Amino acid sequence: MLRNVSRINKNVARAASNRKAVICQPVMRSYSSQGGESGGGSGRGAIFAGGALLTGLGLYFFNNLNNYEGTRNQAVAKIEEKLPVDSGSRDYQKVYNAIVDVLENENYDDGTFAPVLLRLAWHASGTFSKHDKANPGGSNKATMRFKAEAEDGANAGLEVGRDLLNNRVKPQFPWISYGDLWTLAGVVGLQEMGGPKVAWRPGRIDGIDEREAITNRLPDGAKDEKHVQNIFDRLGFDDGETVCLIGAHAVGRTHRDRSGFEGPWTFSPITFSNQFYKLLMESEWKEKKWDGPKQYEDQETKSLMMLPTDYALRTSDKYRPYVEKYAEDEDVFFKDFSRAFAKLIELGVPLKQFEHSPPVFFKTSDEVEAEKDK
Ligand code: ZEM
Repeated sequence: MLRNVSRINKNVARAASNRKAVICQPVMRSYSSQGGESGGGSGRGAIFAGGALLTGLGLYFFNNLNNYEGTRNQAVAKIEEKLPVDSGSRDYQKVYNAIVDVLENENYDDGTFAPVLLRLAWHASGTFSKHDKANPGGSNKATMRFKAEAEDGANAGLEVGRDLLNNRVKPQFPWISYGDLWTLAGVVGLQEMGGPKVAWRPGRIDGIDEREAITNRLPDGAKDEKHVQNIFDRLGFDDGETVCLIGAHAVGRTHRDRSGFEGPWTFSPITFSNQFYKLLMESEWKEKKWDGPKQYEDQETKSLMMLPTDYALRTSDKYRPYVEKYAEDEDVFFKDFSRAFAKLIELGVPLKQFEHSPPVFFKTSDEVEAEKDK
């Protein structure tokens, strides 16, 4: 894993010089590149109609959805029964390895798609609402394939991750569901950047109903502590888990043409670490003076950033103790992150879908290589 990170790191300098050019290109591509699975163009209309139906028909509609869900699961179970019982046919480590094979690209950001894949897994899961029994969201149905959700402003840029997986990995493993593929890819991103191992289980099914697309449930980085609290409470996370998960901002960067924000949080944006917390507590942060949305800038180098929601963790009396705890002890951060992330990527998946799926712990690419050398 370390060797891989250092291999990725070698690409960083080169990638950095290319980055400007890449950033200037429009990254928002047409969603039609998702190979047909985003369905017809009626997403928005369908969603609107769905919303109207919801209001108008109330309980009747919810019951219908539930029945529909039952039928779907039975249908899926039937398909499952017909799959060849070939032991090699569902080797998820092979999927992991295939994602590793397409992970690096020196012309993209810091040389790897790992951060954007981690974010894809988070946004695929972060639509969950513990209050919405009829359409709970979460990673189960991979509803970001549907137009309305793909075009949710919060998901801008994630087509990069979806296109990579859907076009280059899915064809090799047609049997894997999109929800399983995207969450597994998040684990790849995390582990290949040197993060903790995560227990991952297969079992998500592909939704087929555009009305299940979910929008406006993901957090807005421009907002405050209360907003963070509301969102993570809706997801079912406590204060410690909330701070822990946001520590993923150790990796990756914000992009002007995606979220409006600009820059990375740490000096090593493709190495998973507790640097987010250390920098948040130890650097002096001031509002950046620019023509963009409000964000904080470190006063020493003026090259790092914090979102208003990130900075709120430092000023908040209830979140700050966790920031301090993770800044002090990276091992504890890794352990807690592993558990919280495993929980995150299973949000919205009925437990019965995991019934026959013991957790898988994936070997990192370095471990796979080391085994070959033996
Ligand atoms: Zn993020 N995140 N996130 N996040 N995130 C961005 C990028 C990344 C918030 C947020 O507004 C933003 C979590 C929580 C929260 C990652 C992982 C996780 C960006 C930049 C924004 C604006 C997007 C861009 O411009 O490309 C907010 C408000 C959050 C909670 C309050 C959690 C939880 C995460 C994982 C567990 C990652 C890896 C990135 C970097 C993506 C990339 O392309 O480099």
